[in-house]
Amino acid sequence: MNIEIPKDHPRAKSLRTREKLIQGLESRVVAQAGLIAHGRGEAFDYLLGERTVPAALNAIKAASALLLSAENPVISVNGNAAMLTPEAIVELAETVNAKVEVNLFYRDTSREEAIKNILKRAGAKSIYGIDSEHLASLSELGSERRKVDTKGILIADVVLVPLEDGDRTEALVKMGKKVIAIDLNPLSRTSQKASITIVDNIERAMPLLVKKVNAFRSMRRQELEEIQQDFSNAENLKRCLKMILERLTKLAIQGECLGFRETEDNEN
Ligand code: PTJ
Repeated sequence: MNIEIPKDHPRAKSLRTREKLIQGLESRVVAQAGLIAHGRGEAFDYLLGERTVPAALNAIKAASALLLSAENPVISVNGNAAMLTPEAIVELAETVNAKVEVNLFYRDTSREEAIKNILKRAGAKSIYGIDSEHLASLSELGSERRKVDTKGILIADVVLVPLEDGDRTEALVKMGKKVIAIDLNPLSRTSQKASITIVDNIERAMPLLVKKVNAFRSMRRQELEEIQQDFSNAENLKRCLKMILERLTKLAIQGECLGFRETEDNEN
């Protein structure tokens, strides 16, 4: 059942996102587990204060430099990512000359088709990862995520993986690829194993990534490399955790609720 979200509802934006994902479930774009994954993401977003924290901006800067330096970048798309940010995925791909590859944990042909259609409607010209003639299998993985395009992820040097489950990130890094993750959970295996983790909501992070890549477009290669060298994923994740810790400590000591506007607290 789809509902109309009242514009003045204090959590209207969050409810609209949920509705979008429910619609995605009905149209086969989103997997059932995608709704559960989103709930986990929402919980971490609360801890971050539902905003892009400085450590995320730092990771976005490093990710932009890496994408612009890449020879064969690929944006890996799953159901949630396709439903939440199709336009930004296509825009980012065009800006950094990346391939867009569908890679699903819960893979079936009807979902592949639905995701292909949503990306096409957003302007994608070529979509990789769904033509069975061009699929290879990564021996390190047992899940459906092992199926990768021989012209896409298999030969990529940099792979952007929004909302990932960790084992593939680990396998891609072992293969010598650089992995950029977007994951609200700084403790997830994906976050820990990726080369650069953007701990932020995909709906906020993708437009910021597009903006930063456009700002860095004319930068010299050496400058792009220096930005990457200055970045440490382990240190950046520590910054995220420290920020959450400090925020919660402050709120607990001040005796306030979790820092949202009162109406928002009442709703939940
Ligand atoms: O479409 P498929 O078949 O490939 O399946 C996709 C899901 C998401 C179901 C699959 O990849 C999965 O099960 O993922 P996990 O292991 O639940 O991991 C998802 C991660 O994304 C979790 O760490 C969440 O905190 C995080 N997450 C959820 N929503 C968002 C998010 N991160 C950023 N932005 C979000 N909106």
